[in-house]
Amino acid sequence: MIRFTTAGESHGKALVAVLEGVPAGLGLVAEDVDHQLRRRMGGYGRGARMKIEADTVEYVSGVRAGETLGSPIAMLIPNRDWENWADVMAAEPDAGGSGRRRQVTRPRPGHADLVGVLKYDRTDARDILERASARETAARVACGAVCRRLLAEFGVEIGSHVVELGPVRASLPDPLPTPLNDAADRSPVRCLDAEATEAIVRAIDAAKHAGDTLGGIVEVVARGVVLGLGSHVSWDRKLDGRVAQAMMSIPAVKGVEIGLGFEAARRQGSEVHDEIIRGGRSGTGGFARRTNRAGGLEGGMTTGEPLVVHVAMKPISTLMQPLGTVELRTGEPAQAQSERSDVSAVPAMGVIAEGMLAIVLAQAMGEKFGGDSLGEMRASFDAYVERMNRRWDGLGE
Ligand code: EPS
Repeated sequence: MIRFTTAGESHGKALVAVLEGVPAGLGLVAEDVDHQLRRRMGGYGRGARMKIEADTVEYVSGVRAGETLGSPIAMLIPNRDWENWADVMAAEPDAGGSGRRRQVTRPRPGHADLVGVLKYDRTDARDILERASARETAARVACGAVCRRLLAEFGVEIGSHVVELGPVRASLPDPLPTPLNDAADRSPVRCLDAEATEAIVRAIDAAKHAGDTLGGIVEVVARGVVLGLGSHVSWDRKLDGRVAQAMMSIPAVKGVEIGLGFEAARRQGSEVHDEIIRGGRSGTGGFARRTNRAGGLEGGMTTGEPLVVHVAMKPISTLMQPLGTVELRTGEPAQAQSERSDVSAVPAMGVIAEGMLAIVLAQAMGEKFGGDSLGEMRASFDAYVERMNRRWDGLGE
């Protein structure tokens, strides 16, 4: 079973990820992960922190001579900013002799600060925000990058692009370019519409000037996914539910749609469901769809059509023009803490969402095709695809 966990505070020594269940014999080098880490750090609208960091992975275990061993893959991503925070974040009691520095006692509306200090019985919201920070997503992207390598062995390509940011709505090319990320990554805001890209950059500049932040929506697409991942038989095996949970767990994400999503609720059935035709690529049993409004999932199972997910992110909650709050020490009204922050991290969120989708799909591949080694997984996969391709044999076709 593929599973992962992460550890690490935003200004701590490092982020740590442990990814388990990846079969042995998968070719894996640091650049596979580093490439995705660099993509996550980009995007117009990021703050000063991304100029300090240059995220790279160190494999601590699970990889030898450029191949996975089938053992847990432990990955370390050091925080360069740590040296500026070593005393503040030290594990030892009062390392600097100056007590707790850089305390946060004016909780930011929208952040985990207030509920966290109350729930965990803390007086300094730094004890909460250090872990609630989206910095943690670098570790997820690392796990996602390994899963993406596994999926690539089976012909899956995952990409994303920004479809809305702040007040700007991009127009979508049809069909989407292949590979999607080669085109999306050329835009400073990972948007396929050149005019919208310019408008988004202007909107980010205006928000920055106003001390405000912007949210947005990305479309994540996985192409080449085999038919039949997930299952209709039990609630927790439905892949649409698992995709939604993975996306909603990304910091600041407030909504997820698959295929038409909410729009499906506004249309008649005849304008929602995808008619079935003969055809399709290898492994789809000789069937295809005229349209893909379902976004590649029916009955909690992949249909073989592209998986299409929309993910909505709220604006970041650290505002340079802060909102009203209450000072934790005195109970007096105050302005929320404003430290350096990003104006928008929507382009980066797309990269994180790709990683989360890769993890969910790799998990589902592992469940369906299993195997301790890549060869074993491939044999099972090939047998399944072959059975699909023989579906019409003997029926006069
Ligand atoms: C974040 C605040 C900022 C962001 C950070 C998320 O960090 P800092 O307080 O160090 O300036 O840059 O994002 C990252 C560090 C990252 O790697 O994405 C927050 O409070 O959530």
